[in-house]
Amino acid sequence: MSPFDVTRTLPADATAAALRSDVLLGLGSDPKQLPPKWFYDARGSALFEEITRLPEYYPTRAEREILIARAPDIAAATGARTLVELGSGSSEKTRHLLDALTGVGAYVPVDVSESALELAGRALLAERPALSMHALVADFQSGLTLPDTPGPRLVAFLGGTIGNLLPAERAAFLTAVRRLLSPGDALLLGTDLVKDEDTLVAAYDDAAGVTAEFNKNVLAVLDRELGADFDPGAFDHVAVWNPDREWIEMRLRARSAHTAKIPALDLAVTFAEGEELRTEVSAKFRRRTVEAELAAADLELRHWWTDSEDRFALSLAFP
Ligand code: AVJ
Repeated sequence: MSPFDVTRTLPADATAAALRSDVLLGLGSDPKQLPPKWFYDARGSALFEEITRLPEYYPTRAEREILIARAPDIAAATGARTLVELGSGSSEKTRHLLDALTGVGAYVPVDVSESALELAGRALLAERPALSMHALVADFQSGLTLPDTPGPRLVAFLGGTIGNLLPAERAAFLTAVRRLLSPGDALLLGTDLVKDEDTLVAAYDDAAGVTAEFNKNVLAVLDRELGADFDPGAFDHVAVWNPDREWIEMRLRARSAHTAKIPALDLAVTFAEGEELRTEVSAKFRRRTVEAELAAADLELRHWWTDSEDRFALSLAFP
């Protein structure tokens, strides 16, 4: 039986403390905002899985197409023996990579959710009993220490999740990833690409209303975790394209003037009618912006692969 260990680098109460400080800071700002990581409780994660199957939400399918087509190229270019996956979630995409990366004997999934790591890890181990797995419960935005597994290492950050970070956070993240890499290691990065506004907005405002439910779920998280009394029905889901920043913003717009109480923070939050709370940015990229951001972190873009409709890109970069 190969090893499956779970290492917790986050103190058990770090998540609760981070939520409190993010809510205190974000709802005290003008305009109000919350970081998107708080969407992903069990219901939020299930809603996101549902989003990935919506006809309007193309990124997951586009990225899967590239992964399947290019996995052999990725294997040849990296010769990876360890696969590290940041924000691994359900590890669904990992299977395509592991199929092609025949030299990989160690898999290091990194996620903030211990339950997701346990579930995905057990399932993967059942399919691939020879793989040694070292799961890390960690926030990829904080410092990471990787287990001592054979190199070269391939660090994968897929799904376009880097787009949920603000530019300064992206720079800090890429610099932190660079520090994890030794010569010969590589970063595989998934980025959604700039395209026409209608396609982008539809992907974040689907006809079935699943993304609206996902967006409002952050209020349910605050209600449960902080004893707040937000009424998800008091807000409308809004998705807008910001052409200057080249990102989609998801917002929650108050349908009428009202106040929500957050007892755990001893806070009352007042909304004017029509006031918007920003819950997510999802940046869209161009080849030159990805290349420049990688270069700023001392990473060299060596391969750029897109799907057949040029909607999404996988980049392979080296220190
Ligand atoms: C796949 C996590 C990057 O920004 O597209 C989906 C999450 N938000 N619909 C994205 C999301 C709204 C998402 N990530």
